[in-house]
Amino acid sequence: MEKPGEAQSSLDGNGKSVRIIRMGTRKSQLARIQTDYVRDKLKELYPDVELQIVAMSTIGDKILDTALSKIGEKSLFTKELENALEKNEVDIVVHSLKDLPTTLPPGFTVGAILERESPFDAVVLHPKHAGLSLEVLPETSVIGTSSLRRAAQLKKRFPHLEFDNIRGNLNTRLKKLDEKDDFAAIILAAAGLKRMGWESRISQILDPSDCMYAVGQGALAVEVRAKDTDILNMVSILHHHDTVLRCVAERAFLRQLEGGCSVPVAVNSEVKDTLLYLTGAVYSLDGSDSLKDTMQASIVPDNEVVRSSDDCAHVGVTACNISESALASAEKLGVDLATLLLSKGAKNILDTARQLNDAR
Ligand code: DPM
Repeated sequence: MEKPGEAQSSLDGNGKSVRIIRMGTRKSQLARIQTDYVRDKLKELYPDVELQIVAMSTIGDKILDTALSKIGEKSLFTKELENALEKNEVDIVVHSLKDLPTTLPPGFTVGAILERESPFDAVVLHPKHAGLSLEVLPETSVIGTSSLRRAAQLKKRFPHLEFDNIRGNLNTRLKKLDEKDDFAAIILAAAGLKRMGWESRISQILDPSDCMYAVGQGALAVEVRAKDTDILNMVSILHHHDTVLRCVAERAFLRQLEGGCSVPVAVNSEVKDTLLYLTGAVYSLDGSDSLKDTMQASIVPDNEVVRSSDDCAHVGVTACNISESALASAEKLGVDLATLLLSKGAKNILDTARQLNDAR
């Protein structure tokens, strides 16, 4: 087997050498759609490269009946794919950025973050409630979500509703909603619904004043071997400047809070001209206790020196083609906002939420 970083190639029909790049993906329909999307972009940019797709199922796909927040393993959906990357069986793995831990295992990096889809959450109603909204659903209607973040914010905002776990991939969840009478509505990321072609099922997009989104939500990430300079350079042109800076700030915020996918943490970010704004919040499980603040930072590029991929990673993201001063400023913004919330008691809120969730 060839060594990491060594290009794999074969001969085409005319005896010409063709570079082959293998892309690992989970078997779920959304994962396939996301991987195909990145493949098509790469194909357009590098028409001579042969891109092969290798599908595998992960622990997260197999344990479908346990709430995500209870399984605890942060790298649930990513471990097997990283093993395949490490063993050189694949060269690229496409993920939803929000499923990638803020600290990646050594040897891996995010080599590209693509332009963000809508980062907001969406309400999908049971067909019998067509035309309604969360606000006007009947008293004690049950809303399906296993996101502590969504449940905490929405419980506080819509006290007449009840919340229960729903698991499974998007197809399974929509089926559970439509074919049973357990849920009046479910909450899903608008980005996933759009990518699946189910935009028409969205009856309401949740504004940040109702429900702020998860760190990295709506953005696709391309994970590669950190030492594979060839592939890193190749995928780096997929980086979307503003999305990278927003996501670096969001990930730095989450990392500084020591939060994973199993704590109620939410964000909202925006780039306006040369300023990056980050709002971050932590919640108790029922949303009755919370801390929220907004900070901003300048992302004007400085006089830059050319960097190598060894020294330009920020919260697991390698983006040597984006201004180092802007990246450092985005990362500091996330750290500073988390430090501010921690000084106001965020650790206590999160520790209590974690303990109560573990005890459930
Ligand atoms: C993470 C969470 C969820 C996913 C937790 C959260 C939702 C779990 C649930 C970290 N990953 O958001 O607070 O609702 O039970 C996931 C989805 C997408 C990526 C599906 C979704 C698609 C959107 C995207 C699961 N991961 O959130 O509806 O690319 O951001």
